[in-house]
Amino acid sequence: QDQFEGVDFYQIDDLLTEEHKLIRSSIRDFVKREISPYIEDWAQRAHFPYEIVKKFGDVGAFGPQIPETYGGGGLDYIAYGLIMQEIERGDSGMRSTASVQGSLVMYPIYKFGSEAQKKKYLPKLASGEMLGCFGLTEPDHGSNPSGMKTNFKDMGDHYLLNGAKMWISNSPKADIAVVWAKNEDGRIHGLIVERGMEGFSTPETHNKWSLRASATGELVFDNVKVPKENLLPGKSGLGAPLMCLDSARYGIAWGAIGAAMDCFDSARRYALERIQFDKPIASFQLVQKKLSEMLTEITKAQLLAWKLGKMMDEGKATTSHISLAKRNNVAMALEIAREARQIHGGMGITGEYPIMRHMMNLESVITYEGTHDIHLLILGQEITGIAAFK
Ligand code: TGC
Ligand code: FAD
Repeated sequence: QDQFEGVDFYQIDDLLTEEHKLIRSSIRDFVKREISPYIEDWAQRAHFPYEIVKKFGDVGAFGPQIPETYGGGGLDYIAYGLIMQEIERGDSGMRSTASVQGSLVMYPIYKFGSEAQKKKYLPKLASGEMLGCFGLTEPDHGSNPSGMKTNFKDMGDHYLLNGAKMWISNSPKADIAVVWAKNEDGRIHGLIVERGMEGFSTPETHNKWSLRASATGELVFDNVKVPKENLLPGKSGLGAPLMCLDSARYGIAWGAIGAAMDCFDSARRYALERIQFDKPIASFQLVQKKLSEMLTEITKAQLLAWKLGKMMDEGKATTSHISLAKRNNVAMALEIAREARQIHGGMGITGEYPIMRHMMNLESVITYEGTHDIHLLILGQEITGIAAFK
């Protein structure tokens, strides 16, 4: 890890500001110091290092795109992307913690919350004093969240929330959950549910082979009394959670580049050091082909992410633009992880190298925040005007 150098074959650094480069290098140093030396052990033990939450807050990894008034970083989307890239170079599970907090918890509170909600939660979420999670997926409604069953009734002075969410990143340790549920008219709203509310529990999901250093769990609501002031008043309908997903999927498009860079870097160094048939394996054409294709695909993904970031900053990026980048870049990273695994031979399956961990993590990343095929169908709808998923 000490020798890691970012990939910049097409001088994409020229497109970055000095501030972008400073932010990238501070997060790169942070990951090198606080994540890389320990991540293999955490992943092997399926341990979520809770102390990382405060450290992420200190380094500005939570809500970099949220205005400073509410404790966020007040940065642009390129800076946000670079932060996600560097964290995911360390581990996709660590990036999950940061992207859920910033894009799926802070973003909806900032965008749809009351002034009182923003003041109450955002500074603590930004600093890492509080950890949040985002509950959209249910056991029977993953790709099709509009069918959700979780619901709340107006009881006069409070709401009564019932139902269950599944596959929720951060849930076992979260202090609050932004939960999407239907009212009596079947309209989707966001509610802030706090740990400690009677009838609310967060059982952990065990035995994952992927994102092992990230805590995943359920959210169970059994007649939970939610104060009325905890409803997000600014937006209702499925569009509200989908707007949050736009922001998080954008971050993943950058994050996946980090995982791919780490695999490429490890494969290049291993190929130069590993001798077979009296030569470094890097001297064989088939190994060079793998490395050349990795560099090509990383470079294409970087250009895609940078241009998408510009469009995000200019308010021109649509869900389809984001789907294209999330889908392409995650598949690219997974393919590179698989090829890097080959280059490492048997060593590639061990925890001595980061490859297998990235590869297994990316199997979740290609599924969450919209599966590979759902993003394909979002693009298909853009091209044809026909929604094939319905
Ligand atoms: P559809 O009819 O297309 O849209 C419903 C309503 O929403 C509006 N809308 C948007 N509004 C704002 N921003 C957007 N990006 C929007 N996209 C859609 C739309 O106009 C409509 O409004 P209205 O007023 O007409 O009601 O919805 P659909 O039910 O047909 O679904 C479309 C589909 C399949 C693409 C969508 O459901 C989808 O994206 N499914 C995938 C589900 C998903 O991504 N789940 C992710 C869960 S969170 C997660 O995985 C976190 S992992 C994080 C980590 O650990 O890092
Ligand atoms: P399904 O929707 O059942 O899909 C199964 C297969 O069917 C997929 O290949 C899919 O592409 C395909 N399919 C489905 N519909 C169609 C269609 N119309 N046409 C063609 N193919 C289709 N959710 C949250 O709300 N919050 C979180 O924090 C969160 N974190 C997660 C963390 C992890 C580790 C994982 C694995 C998931 C997480 N998720 C979270 C859930 C994630 O978003 C869902 O897993 C994802 O949206 C897919 O839903 P599903 O697993 O129910 O699969």
